[in-house]
Amino acid sequence: MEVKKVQVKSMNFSEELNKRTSYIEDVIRKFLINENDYRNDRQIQIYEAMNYSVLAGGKRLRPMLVLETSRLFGGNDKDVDPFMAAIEMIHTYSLVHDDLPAMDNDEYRRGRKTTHAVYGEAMGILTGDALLNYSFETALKGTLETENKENALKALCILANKAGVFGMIGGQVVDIKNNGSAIDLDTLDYINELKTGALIEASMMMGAVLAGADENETKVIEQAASYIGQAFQIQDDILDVTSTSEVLGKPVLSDEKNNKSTYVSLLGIEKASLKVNELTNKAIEMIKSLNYENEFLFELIDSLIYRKK
Ligand code: GRG
Repeated sequence: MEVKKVQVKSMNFSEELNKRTSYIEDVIRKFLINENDYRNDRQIQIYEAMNYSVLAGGKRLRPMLVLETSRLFGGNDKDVDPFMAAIEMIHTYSLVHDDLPAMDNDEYRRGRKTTHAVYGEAMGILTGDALLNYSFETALKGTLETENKENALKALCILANKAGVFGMIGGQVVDIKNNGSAIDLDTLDYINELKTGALIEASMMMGAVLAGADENETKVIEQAASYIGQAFQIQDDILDVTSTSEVLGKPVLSDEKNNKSTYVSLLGIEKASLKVNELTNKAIEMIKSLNYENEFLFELIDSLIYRKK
């Protein structure tokens, strides 16, 4: 098969990963509100809480998927910058809200106290709201500034759809509605596809459309990303029972604490691991079938199978 675009093959995956992570940190910081510029604002605390939660680290997987999927289709890095920041803001808002007393009621996240534990519950709620809003403000400003307005508008639509009731929030609703009761694999897949899969889909689809991928290519990316999202969630469930809170930076055994059915509780660790492998390989094959090349992206997806945090 003819390969349409060739990228320089990654020499050393972890070195390349570090390079991209630090690039993404810079991009995210650039789009956040610099609290020092607004010291006299009466609402200064909300800027501090937003920065506290977003700048706590994290793997930055979603922005990395935006960037690398755009590169897969030969996109321009500058066009994706605001969308990388926007998806990380939405992801962080979901974590801040997920940790609230009304949800999982967790005290630690990304190796530090959760936002509500530091700033109080009301501020925790507002921080999530603020990040969600600021995410769209960031993506909209990026859209006004880019020459590729139509592609940016398509990306915005994807972001709104996948973060909302047809995506992440929808998944969280089904999860909450089933809280404490035993669920079957079908319901679990439904929750995982929306709750975790939707933002991974948004990340990769935005990268694709911003780089000018056509409708069919974007559909293939959506399906592959859905597999990656499901695999990512199952691996998250495996780590919840096999890792430590020091490594993960958040509590372990939280699914048991919250009475949640997972692939691990329903099928056991071995079958759950096989499922992660199977879904990941399917995703890589699908993306490769498009005939574009981005060795780093393939290695990144593959690395998620073996991730330790
Ligand atoms: C309350 C209106 C309202 C909305 C909340 C809470 C929520 C919507 C959605 C939950 C989304 C959620 C927490 C999904 C779990 C996905 C998951 C495995 C998150 C962890 O992602 P990582 O490992 O985290 O990429 P880091 O910290 O590395 O970024």
